[in-house]
Amino acid sequence: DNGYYCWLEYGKLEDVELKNIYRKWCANIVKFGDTPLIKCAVKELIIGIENMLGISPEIVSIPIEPSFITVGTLGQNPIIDKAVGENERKDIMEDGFLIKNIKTEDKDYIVVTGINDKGVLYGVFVLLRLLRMQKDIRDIRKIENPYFQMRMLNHWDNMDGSIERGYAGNSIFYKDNKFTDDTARVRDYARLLGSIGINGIVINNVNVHKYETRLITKEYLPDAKKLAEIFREYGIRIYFSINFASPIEIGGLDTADPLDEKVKKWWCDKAGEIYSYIPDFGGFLVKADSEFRPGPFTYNRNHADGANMLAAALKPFGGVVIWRCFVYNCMQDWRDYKTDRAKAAYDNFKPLDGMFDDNVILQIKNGPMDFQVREPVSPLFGGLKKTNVNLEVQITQEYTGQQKHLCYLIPMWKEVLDFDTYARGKGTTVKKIVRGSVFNNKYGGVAGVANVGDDDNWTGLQLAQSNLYGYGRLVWNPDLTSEEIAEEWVRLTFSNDKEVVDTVSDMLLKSWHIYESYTSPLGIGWMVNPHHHYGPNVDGYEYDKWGTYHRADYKAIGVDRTVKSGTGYTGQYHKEVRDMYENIDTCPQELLLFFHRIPYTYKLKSGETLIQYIYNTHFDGVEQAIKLKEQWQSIKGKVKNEIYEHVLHRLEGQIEHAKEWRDVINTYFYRKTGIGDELGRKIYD
Ligand code: BDP
Repeated sequence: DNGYYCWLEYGKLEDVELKNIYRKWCANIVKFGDTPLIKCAVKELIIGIENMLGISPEIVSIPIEPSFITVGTLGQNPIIDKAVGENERKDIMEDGFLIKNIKTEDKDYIVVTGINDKGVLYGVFVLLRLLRMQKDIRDIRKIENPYFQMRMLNHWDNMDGSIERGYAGNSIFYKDNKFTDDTARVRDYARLLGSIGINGIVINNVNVHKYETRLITKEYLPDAKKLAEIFREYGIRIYFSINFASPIEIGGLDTADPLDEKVKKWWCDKAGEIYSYIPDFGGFLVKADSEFRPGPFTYNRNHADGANMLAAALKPFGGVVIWRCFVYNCMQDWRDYKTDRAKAAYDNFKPLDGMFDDNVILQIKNGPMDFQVREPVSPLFGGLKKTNVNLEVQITQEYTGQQKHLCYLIPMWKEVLDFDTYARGKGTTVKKIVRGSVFNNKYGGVAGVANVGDDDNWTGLQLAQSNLYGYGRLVWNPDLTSEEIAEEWVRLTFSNDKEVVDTVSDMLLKSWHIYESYTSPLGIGWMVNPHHHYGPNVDGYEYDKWGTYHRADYKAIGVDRTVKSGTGYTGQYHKEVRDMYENIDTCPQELLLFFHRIPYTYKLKSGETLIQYIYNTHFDGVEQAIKLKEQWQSIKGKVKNEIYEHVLHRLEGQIEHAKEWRDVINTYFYRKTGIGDELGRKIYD
């Protein structure tokens, strides 16, 4: 009763009439094919049907009853093949599926099929989802294909069991520098991910330390192989983050120079060894020359030299190198105004566009800084035209309340995916670029930094499960709306009760904005305590080498990033976007302080002065947080008590913490400016 099963809870259906309709089909499953994924699909059907309908389906290999569900890939059995029209067949792509109701004179059945067995598994999960949401599936004819090829999770898990930026307990993979024995939990996790279409998972932190460096040795590969087998059952490949200095640290070489023949050979042999354990191994994720991690710079080589060398080693096996663009100088001088951290990723990688091999993917964080509550989209999207790219977002709520505050992130990611870069004229959105369809890339997709740990409910705050679910749904289909995803999640997790659906959806949909309003204003970011990044500290990163500043003085705040008079960052965008940001009148208000330096008395479009806007949003944010709690209280008795109490407790904590944010921020600006709140509300001085 604590939320362990997440959206696969499969509670008993409420609607008796529908239940009877469903039962007719669900009592018989006709299974074609015997691959592990087909077997898994049938196993999942049984679990779902037993739980939701209270019947145990018969599994057969030829239809006996007039009504049934049949599962199998196309081209294997006439019953399935006949059910699929020629045009339908053309519409089903790799990993996609068709769910179709066929009625003949004497039969009425549901077909779930795809061109590969993974598609069938995805189709089954969708069918179960439809049943749980009590959708009418009579006459259903549904074809879906995944939008992105790579739908990945990045775990920042360390082998000692800790998780970098983890807010839900310890790793579910490792403990005491060993793989855990709790494979049941790993399997349950694989189910959750498979059910939303995730197909790749990096199983260790991008910061690769001593033990994780050894993941690619025979000390750990046998255990990694077992993990890979569990994930494979749900269509998910595993990847490792690797240490660029591995040839030295575990290979006994005296260099890790990517152009050195010994080093190249070492990585080629290493790749061969890994694939001998894990034949479908996905590849390497690499954080190099960033935040003190080793990389090619040591040898006067560039990122392309480093990435291509690894890519050559993986290529014979079909693997890829995912090379991160999170590269900047974390030792910079705050006195130097023009060195702007926001410019770093573009400055580092744009000149290398076209130099990467075709199995290298550059992974770019959504914004130019680092997962702040509000950032513009990284100009590398649309800037790079001859390179495969992945978008990296952070599901784990590092800067967005650490799973103590409610912050539903789907609306944020949608803004990123729908952002128009104008790289090839109007309509060149990030999602199209990342998909690979604008520049014809071989690979591309999205990676989300995972938000799970070994807490009973996986995500710390139970409602934060919606971010994992929503992430999967969005990378499957970025055209789903935030509302649709919220509604699905609530129905699958809690119930179809309208009040519950409306209330919880509303809470989720407002939450990002609420969090934003009581934390750092108008895109400025970073007003957090250094290192752990929780709680307000306005000057925490000011005068600091990490390069994240707000530059507040008694008259103005914000960073002028224009070409005209500032750091020149806006010059990294295509003309239409640059012009929009460059001009204070067309710059979207929520990013005003990111792009411009503005006096506190400046009048915003709403008519409020900047200082008054800061006060208003911070008072209002707390009020809104209080409303979240009241909304939750209004559905008491309609969600399981244990979850109810747990969420209530977190929401209460959120309110207290929102007050702290409000008071620190408001007081800071009151002291800086000496301008009071027009409405005379309490500001500490
Ligand atoms: C930052 C995190 C840090 C990560 C880094 C990264 O604070 O823990 O190592 O990103 O993405 O957001 O490499």
